Amino acid sequence: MAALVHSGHCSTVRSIIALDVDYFYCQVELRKRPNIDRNHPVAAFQRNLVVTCNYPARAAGVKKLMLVKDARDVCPGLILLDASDLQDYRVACSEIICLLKDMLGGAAVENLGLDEFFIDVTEIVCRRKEYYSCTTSFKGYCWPSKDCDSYNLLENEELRNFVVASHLCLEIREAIKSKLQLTCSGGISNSKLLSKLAAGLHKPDEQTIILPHLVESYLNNLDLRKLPGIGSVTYQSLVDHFCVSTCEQLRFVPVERLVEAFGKRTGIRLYHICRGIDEESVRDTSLVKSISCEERFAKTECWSEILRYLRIVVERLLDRLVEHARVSSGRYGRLLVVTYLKTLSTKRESISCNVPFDVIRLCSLCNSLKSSSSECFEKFSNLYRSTLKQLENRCIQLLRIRLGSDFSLCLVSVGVKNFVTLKEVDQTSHPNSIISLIQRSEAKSTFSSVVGQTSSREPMKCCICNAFLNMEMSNEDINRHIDKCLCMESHDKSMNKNVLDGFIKSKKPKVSLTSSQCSIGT
Ligand code: TTP
Ligand code: MG
Repeated sequence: MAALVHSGHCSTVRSIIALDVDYFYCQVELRKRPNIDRNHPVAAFQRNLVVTCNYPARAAGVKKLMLVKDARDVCPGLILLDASDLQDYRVACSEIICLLKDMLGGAAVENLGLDEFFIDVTEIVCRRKEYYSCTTSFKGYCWPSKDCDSYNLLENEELRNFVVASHLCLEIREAIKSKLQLTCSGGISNSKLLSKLAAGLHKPDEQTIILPHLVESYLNNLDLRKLPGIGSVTYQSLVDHFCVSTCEQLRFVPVERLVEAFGKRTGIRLYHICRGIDEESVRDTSLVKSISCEERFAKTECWSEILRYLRIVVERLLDRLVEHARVSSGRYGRLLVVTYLKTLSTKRESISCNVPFDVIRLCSLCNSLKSSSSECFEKFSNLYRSTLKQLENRCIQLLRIRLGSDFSLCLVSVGVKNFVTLKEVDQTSHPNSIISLIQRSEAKSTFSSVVGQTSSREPMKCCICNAFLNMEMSNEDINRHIDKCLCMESHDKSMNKNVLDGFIKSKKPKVSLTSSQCSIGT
């Protein structure tokens, strides 16, 4: 059942740690307010809903998604903290990713939502095992009890992997607690599915292992609703069609019948997860393929209003790009995509071109930052401000090119794609490519130490008009040249169509609760 991993001399089952930050938004708010006693009931709210609360509040009867009014009724002394600005939660999330990457080197770290993390520690466990005595015992809970002394660790190699993983998990949780003032719960097992379930077994600030030979008995009486990936519709169908509501009961349903009822993908997944089989690997989410932010609004023909929304989106996007660069050793995207929606009943349309140089430059610099994104703004405030302006201008120009004077919009989205690392660029760039152009212009700039000097003396080429550029041009001149090309493009759409690749892409409109959102594509 357990997936086998072969890594050098170390052949073993996978060791996967899941971390779930406790009462996340609430803890981040409390971190900003050290004077509030953490043992006092505290809740975080958005609009009129409690989105989360600390454990003393839960003990008093406050629940997630309760009306604020009802929460006050059940817990009169409840302290309520506004959680409508998501920026601090994103920062906390990337702080955790950075810390994990620092601690664990090349281990894959997958971030789910803002407060859940999976880490594949198989290789680290293999390397560390020799430093542990054969009698060292587990840390934390070991399902079904806290007492794990009954295991004969001397004879069982596989169990010893989990001993090491449990020590590692504790170290990680302690580091997050001491360095970031956030507690989280941990789960350890041989799959993402079981580790996630294990993390929820003892909350807050505890950790639990589910050992491979106990997976089936752990799952036996588990309500199917508790399994990640089984939503209320699937659950109701399972109850209605097959009269099953636990994992043990579901194991009696033949896979063919599940596939018939739910389709191949879901049917097979259901068949597997009730047996504790989950071979999905931990995807390194620091290797995202795209980052985008969007804003929905009531349909408008007012250009200044659209610009206002565009500015909000661009600012949010730049923050995300900077954060991403910081946690991923300076990765940056090369293609800027502006998407818009004319009416709710039409399809999304997009136009794209290269990102401005300064975005790349800023992302490259963020590579060296260790702490939160505010450090970036403090250190590089001039560059940050000019980059924001450039990004904004380029988006405006792209929209102008596409929309002309006849338009009405109800959504703008700005995203960045085609991510690369500085290392990849070094290895693959063609002397006349836009990246090479950036590199050479960067090499001349004060940031040469970050991006790297190049000895190539090939002529530079503009990515829009293909004209050769003077090697002595400053970054500002190059930017001005590209912006001028884009402006000309807006007057003469027929020019260089293939360079300004202006593809039109259709997507289903996304449904969101809020009018704005950011997304990361992996
Ligand atoms: P959860 O992981 O569900 O909960 P939590 O971290 O607050 O609490 P715990 O893990 O200790 O049970 O959600 C993570 C954050 O997501 C939460 O702090 C607030 C936010 N959130 C919403 O914005 N909307 C929602 O409907 C829910 C449930 C959570
Ligand atoms: Mg949580």
